[in-house]
Amino acid sequence: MKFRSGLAGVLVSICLLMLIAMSVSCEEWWYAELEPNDDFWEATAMPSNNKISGRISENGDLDNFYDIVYEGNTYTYTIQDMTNNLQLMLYRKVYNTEDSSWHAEVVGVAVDIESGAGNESLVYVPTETQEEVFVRVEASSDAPDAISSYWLVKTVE
Ligand SMILES: [Ca+2]
Ligand SMILES: [Ca+2]
Repeated sequence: MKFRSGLAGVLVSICLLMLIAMSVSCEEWWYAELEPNDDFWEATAMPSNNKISGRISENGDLDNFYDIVYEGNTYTYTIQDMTNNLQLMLYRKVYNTEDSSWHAEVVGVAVDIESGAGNESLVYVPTETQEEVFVRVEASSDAPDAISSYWLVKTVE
């Protein structure tokens, strides 16, 4: 009997620890990029909680994200680069009938002209009821071998 109550106590303790761990991890929950995501057909979806973490992990790493946007809203995509200059590009996927393939049509590029970490933003206002847009993060052209973690933040107004 003593063994059983002791075991029950241990089980209750384990359950309590798991609950505490779950509540802590819920508060610190965030989404992360999913590699490979170097082109639009393997882009990571932007999360509904509007924040995702990523890392330009090597020279030539391109991180693509896609988002579904709706007319009547204004979307702002901001990159918060941590240690090095990163570049943010917003584009749409368009079909080219001449070569029967999809291409990226650049809508805007944001580059931090100051060296070092900082924030860059791009704003998009959809003109169609529903559109698919893409955001690409890469090292800035003035420091192509830069490595940096970043946050990509979306705001909707
Ligand atoms: Ca990456
Ligand atoms: Ca990548």
